[in-house]
Amino acid sequence: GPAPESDTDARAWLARHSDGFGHFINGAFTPATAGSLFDTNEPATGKPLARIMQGTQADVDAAVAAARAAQESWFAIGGHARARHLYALARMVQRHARLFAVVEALDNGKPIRETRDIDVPLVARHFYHHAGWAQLQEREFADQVPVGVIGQIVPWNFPLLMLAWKIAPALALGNTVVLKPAEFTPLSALLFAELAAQAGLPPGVLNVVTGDGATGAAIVAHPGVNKIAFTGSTDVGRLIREKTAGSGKSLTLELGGKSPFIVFDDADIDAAIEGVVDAIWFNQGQVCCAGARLLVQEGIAQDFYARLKRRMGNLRAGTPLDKTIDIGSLIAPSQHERVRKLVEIGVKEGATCYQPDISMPVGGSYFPPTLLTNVHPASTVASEEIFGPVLVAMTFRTHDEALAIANNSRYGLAASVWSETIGLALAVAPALKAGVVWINSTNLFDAGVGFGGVRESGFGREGGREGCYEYLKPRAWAKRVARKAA
Ligand code: TXE
Repeated sequence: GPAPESDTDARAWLARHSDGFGHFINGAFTPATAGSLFDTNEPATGKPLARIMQGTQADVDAAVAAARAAQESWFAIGGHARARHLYALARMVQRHARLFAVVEALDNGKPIRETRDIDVPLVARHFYHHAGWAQLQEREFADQVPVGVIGQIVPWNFPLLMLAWKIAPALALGNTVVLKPAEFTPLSALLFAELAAQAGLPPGVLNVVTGDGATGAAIVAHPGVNKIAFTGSTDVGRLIREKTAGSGKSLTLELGGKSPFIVFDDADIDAAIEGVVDAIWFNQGQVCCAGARLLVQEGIAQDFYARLKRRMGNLRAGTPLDKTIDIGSLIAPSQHERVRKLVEIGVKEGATCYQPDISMPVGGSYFPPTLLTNVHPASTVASEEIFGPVLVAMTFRTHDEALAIANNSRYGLAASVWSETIGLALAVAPALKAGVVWINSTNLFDAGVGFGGVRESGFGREGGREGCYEYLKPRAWAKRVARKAA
């Protein structure tokens, strides 16, 4: 096969920061101070990759102060000027696409094919799209003002893409940002900040403070922050909602999911099988909208499972920079353990476990693609988010039953419906409790379409016009008209 992607540039960039990465505050990196540094590991090897600062209250204070000081002038330069900055960021990402793709693959453990062909292009597209909204802001959102300083907390599964989803609309519409990447995956955000400064982004507009949940909590609690935008676990989302209640802060939450993938007996089976592969094995299943519950109509179930198992045997697991692989490493040993335990519970509760006989790399946190059949809809694995490469399969007889099982979830992020009878698909889709419904497809993302959940998957949308409103506040204007003396 082809040679693995070269990591020379990425390693050189890491070597330049071998003393550790400071925070990015007011347009420059703070010094890395020995006492506050922790290691991030390369998931595929378990070896240390970089040294990162644990952000303190003082760091958060400095970042919020910088963002606050920059906000008025960032809004005052106007939408057209902000659009030029966003175009510059989009071009910067494209110019350094390979470096971003490699850094992201090393830091997260996901295949380079995904970071190169999906994450990084979607990031560039997000900035281009929101440059458009910046240009249109004065016309389209004349009765709206920016929210102000935004605290943004992102997870480790799509570090750079979630950064883009968060900062592009915020900056486009005249807000300034304090962003905290996940403690497992801070590198692409730090690289982005470094290159954004080189691309001329004014100081204070984007600040990056690294650290774990305690740093996130300091951002959430900070009185100088006007809004929190969070993507991550449902438990932390709930905590943030409690902490911000009554504070006057706005909030959007993008949380977990257990999305159904429904295959009717008249579906294009070959396409549906490829859909399943994308739905649950993309990014090792560490995807909030992963099609984690396969619902197959009874008459085709045995055939579908047999074909799916054959397809699983063709998946290739390997190291992230191998351009030919489908499956990389999970983020960390702790997630590996969590996934392993949930599979064990599934089997205890009566499920049948299938894992193909494919070679898995040694070391790292690799977990094989897994199919659980004979799963009861009320069992743990049918309801808990596993957040790993584990597909849970159930059967149904009628459309009503499919809907009942699909909607029997505390989550509601995405859903996928497969049928060649378009009338059937269009009848089922609106009845699904989900923020996005894909028909005969899955994992379709577009910067112009709002993404987000219902129920315990959260609220708020990212992308498109609806996503813009999350970073604006309505402003009503009234003027008393003086009566002229007759
Ligand atoms: O998420 P956390 P974790 C789910 C998935 C996964 C589980 C645990 O099921 O197995 O969550 O992952 C920051 N105040 N998802 O523990 O803790 C944290 O530092 C403020 C689904 O990694 O929610 C990180 O930056 N911030 C999900 C971010 O929150 C806090 C993606 C997310 O971490 C905080 C990730 C606090 N008290 C995990 N505590 C999705 N929806 O895509 C932590 N953080």
